[in-house]
Amino acid sequence: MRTKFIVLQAILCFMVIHAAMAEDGYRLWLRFDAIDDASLLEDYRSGIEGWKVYGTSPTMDIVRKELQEGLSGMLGVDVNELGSTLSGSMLLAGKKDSDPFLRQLSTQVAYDSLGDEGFAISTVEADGRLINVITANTDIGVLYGVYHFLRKMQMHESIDSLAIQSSPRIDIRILNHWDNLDRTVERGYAGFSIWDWHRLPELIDPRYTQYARANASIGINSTVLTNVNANALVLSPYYLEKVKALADIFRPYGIKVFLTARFSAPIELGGLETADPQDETVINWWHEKVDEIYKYVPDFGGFLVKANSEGQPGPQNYDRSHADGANLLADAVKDHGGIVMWRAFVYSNEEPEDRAKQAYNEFVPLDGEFRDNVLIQVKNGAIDFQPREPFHPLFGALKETAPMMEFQITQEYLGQGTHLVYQGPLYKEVLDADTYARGQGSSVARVLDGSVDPFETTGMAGVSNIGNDRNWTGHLFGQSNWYVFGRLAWDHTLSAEEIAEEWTRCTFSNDPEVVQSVTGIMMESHENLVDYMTPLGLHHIMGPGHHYGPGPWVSQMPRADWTSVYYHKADSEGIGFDRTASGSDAISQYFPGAQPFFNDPETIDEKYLLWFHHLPWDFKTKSGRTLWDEIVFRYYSGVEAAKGMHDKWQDLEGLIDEGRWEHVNMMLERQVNEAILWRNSCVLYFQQFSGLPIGAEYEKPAHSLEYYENMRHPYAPGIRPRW
Ligand code: GCW
Repeated sequence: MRTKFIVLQAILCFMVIHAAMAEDGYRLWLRFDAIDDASLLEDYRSGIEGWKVYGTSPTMDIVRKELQEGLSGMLGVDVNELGSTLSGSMLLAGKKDSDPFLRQLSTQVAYDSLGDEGFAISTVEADGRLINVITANTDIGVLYGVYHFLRKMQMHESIDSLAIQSSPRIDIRILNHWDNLDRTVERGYAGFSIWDWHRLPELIDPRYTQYARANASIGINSTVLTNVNANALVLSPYYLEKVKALADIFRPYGIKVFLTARFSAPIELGGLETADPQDETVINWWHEKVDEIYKYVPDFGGFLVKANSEGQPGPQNYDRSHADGANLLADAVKDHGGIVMWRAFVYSNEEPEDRAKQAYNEFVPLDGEFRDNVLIQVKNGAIDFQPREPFHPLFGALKETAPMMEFQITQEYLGQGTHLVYQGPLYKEVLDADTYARGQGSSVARVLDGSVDPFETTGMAGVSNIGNDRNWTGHLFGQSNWYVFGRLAWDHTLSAEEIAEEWTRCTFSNDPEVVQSVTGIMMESHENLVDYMTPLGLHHIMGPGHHYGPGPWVSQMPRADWTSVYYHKADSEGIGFDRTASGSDAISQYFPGAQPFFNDPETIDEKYLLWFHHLPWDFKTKSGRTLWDEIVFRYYSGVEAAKGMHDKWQDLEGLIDEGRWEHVNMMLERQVNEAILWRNSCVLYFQQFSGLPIGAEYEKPAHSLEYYENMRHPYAPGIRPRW
């Protein structure tokens, strides 16, 4: 009896430990598990017999902790910091000049070119032993270098002859949280906000540290904590205490905190009668408010502002310009070293103009009027984070004011929390696009990093997909989008594929089959989604309000440019938005060098076809199919490809831990169903206009158009709150 009990206890104990260790995605890409390749392990163990970090500071404490845990974890033995006597092969980390020996080993490092955040990693031989040296001008540079080094080991790469120098190409690499103070997240699909505002500042969730750590590991150095649809309350002392608590945790990880500023805060918080940017009392109010914020957070980054857009207050309420509004805040933060990120996502209520043209029309005339600590935050495309958009014509058009990129990591229009879509290819498509601003070679990326026109400060923002779900991002593969955003903000010359591979190796496994298959799925995922949602340049045809699911039939909304029919313009003649000179002429906002790529429907890259052209149903596409047949073909092949992704994932069963494999497997099943829903809804809807058949080779839609039109998803997550 007693033995039985002990056995049972042992089994239970094993189960508990096993459950605790089961993979659930919480550890993100920072899993430093023991290396399972015996000969590599041997190499690593003999290559790093010990390590030493020079210097003390909160950041250097993190450096130590990461090396202790990372190396011990991967090498499967305790690898401790060496004392004053150095021996054997080892890893040394420290800032320039932190130690004479480190200095002697790093004479070849071009410290000047590393800047404030860059790092160098070099393998040197001294006294017949191998020493890896991680060095930088700053503590945070050293930490970035350490994460880079650990990643190399996670990816099973050699550490025998490293000669790396790396520094970020963009200054401000920032997450934008659309998190509300009530903990809901606008367009969030991973639960509630990770900021537990109510219980801050006392309750410090360990996630805050993990969040900072994850960001630092991919080079993200800033965060906006609150929604651009802003609540002035976050600027009140009650909340500033809480903001301070977060900023204190993030600081040693090199992360600066920013807030969204509601333009009417002087009225709502300050009791003033106006928020007019030229009013003395308003100017004083902001200066005092900013001084107060800096008392809580001495390295406060500044403000992100959505003004005069979608109901948000702004300077235009007082007949002032966006520049007047931005400069008001820029002046207030200037002496503290702060910046203002002013969003270009504006489109007017009254304006009958093509929505795609409005931001350009609004901002180009103001170029040069903004203070030099203002950046204009521009979405990647001119409408709104659609599955595919051509690059925003504002890139390159602002010559004297720095534009910064706004990508949307959260998948508002990309299948939300249920679709596996790796956004690396989307980001790269935009970054690599040539604006022709100063002739050929003026890519969006080069505009952003100040190579085309020099800017004081450069930036790239990603709207966060993080929530309080155990796995952070709802869909496990959402993590890859957080990851690729950070990596590209650091270095936009990396390829989407190499980043997908890095992420896969660190997140899942180095098994070649897993690496190849997962990377393959990731690389095709975006194009597949475009095919089953919005092929050939279609856009903005999603369900109203929550933006979940298909809604090409949406025609009744408070504004025409919130409907779908405004964008696809399907009629018995054809389909597509004419943005050529015969239509809205949005093409003219692009530089002359870029225009020919869009102007001619015969030569245009067909991914943008219906974005720029309204074409007859029998227009001949490059495949030889008519436009109608091509649309049908794309919708059906998109679904087939989604099924293919699911099949490929199923082949990985047993090669990926059960918990994560099963999660993704179920999600992919859901994705296939939703892809079918999109396909059936769209082909049936557009067929009403084309009057043409869906080829006999295709499976017939299971239901009538009416059925799809009447589907409701009342509690789809992430819906925009009503104020
Ligand atoms: O895409 C739209 C979203 C809104 C969002 C807005 C914006 C934060 O549907 O939810 O509001 O863009 O970017 O300001």
